[in-house]
Amino acid sequence: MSPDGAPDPEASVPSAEEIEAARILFARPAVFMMGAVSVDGLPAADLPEVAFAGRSNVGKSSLINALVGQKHLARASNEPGRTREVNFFVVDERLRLVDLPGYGWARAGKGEVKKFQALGRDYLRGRPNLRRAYLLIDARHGLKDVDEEPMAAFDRAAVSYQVILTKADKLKPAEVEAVRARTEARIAKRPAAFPGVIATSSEKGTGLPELRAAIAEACAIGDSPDAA
Ligand SMILES: Nc1nc2c(ncn2[C@@H]2O[C@H](COP(=O)(O)OP(=O)(O)OP(=O)(O)O)[C@@H](O)[C@H]2O)c(=O)[nH]1
Ligand SMILES: [Mg+2]
Repeated sequence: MSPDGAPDPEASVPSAEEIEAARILFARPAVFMMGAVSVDGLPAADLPEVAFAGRSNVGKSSLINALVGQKHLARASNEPGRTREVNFFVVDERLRLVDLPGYGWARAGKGEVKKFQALGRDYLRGRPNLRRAYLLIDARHGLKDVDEEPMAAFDRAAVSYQVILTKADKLKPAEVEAVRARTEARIAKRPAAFPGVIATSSEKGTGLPELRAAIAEACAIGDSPDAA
């Protein structure tokens, strides 16, 4: 936010102070809270949440682990459809990271798969404390047709979302930059899309400081609580 409170076009570029505050926030304890198998089983909407959505295998669970610096907090795997519940992780008792089941994998027609994918959709549509959804896109592939559906759903439901590229370590930096620019251009006119695409690598740590700062900002978490 700019000093006069007007929307700041540079808001998506965090300052060094914001990066440092977010680093400290994510170095605080992060714990698994629960996995929900139905919307009735969701926890109370009493903390700000950000959710990670995207195709199966895109790296949602890995990104959550990388953000909190724990290898095995969220279950990641090469086997598509690993995450079947809506899983809640609490950071510093102040915000929740929400790991959603992936969409768009080969056996998506099967009953059980439909069920957990529908749960993810229901969560995204009706969560009052959801501050931002992160739509993860594999940097090697860029936006695909299958990603249009969630973007259209976010736009319809006015859920603020930001596109995150994953697995940037699999491309050369110039290639990542090209995909990032192309992706930004493609989402520019989408009403609920947050401007700015962050390229990340859970393996190498690329983009994680910026993403942590973006999450802290989305959840309106300022400096360390000790400062109060
Ligand atoms: N090279 C590389 N591999 C990654 C990265 N992030 C995730 N992977 C790999 O991609 C595969 C899928 O990662 P997950 O984090 O389980 O993906 P997911 O999106 O949670 O998948 P579902 O739960 O099935 O929806 C795993 O083999 C990860 O090791 C990354 O930044 N770089
Ligand atoms: Mg997963």
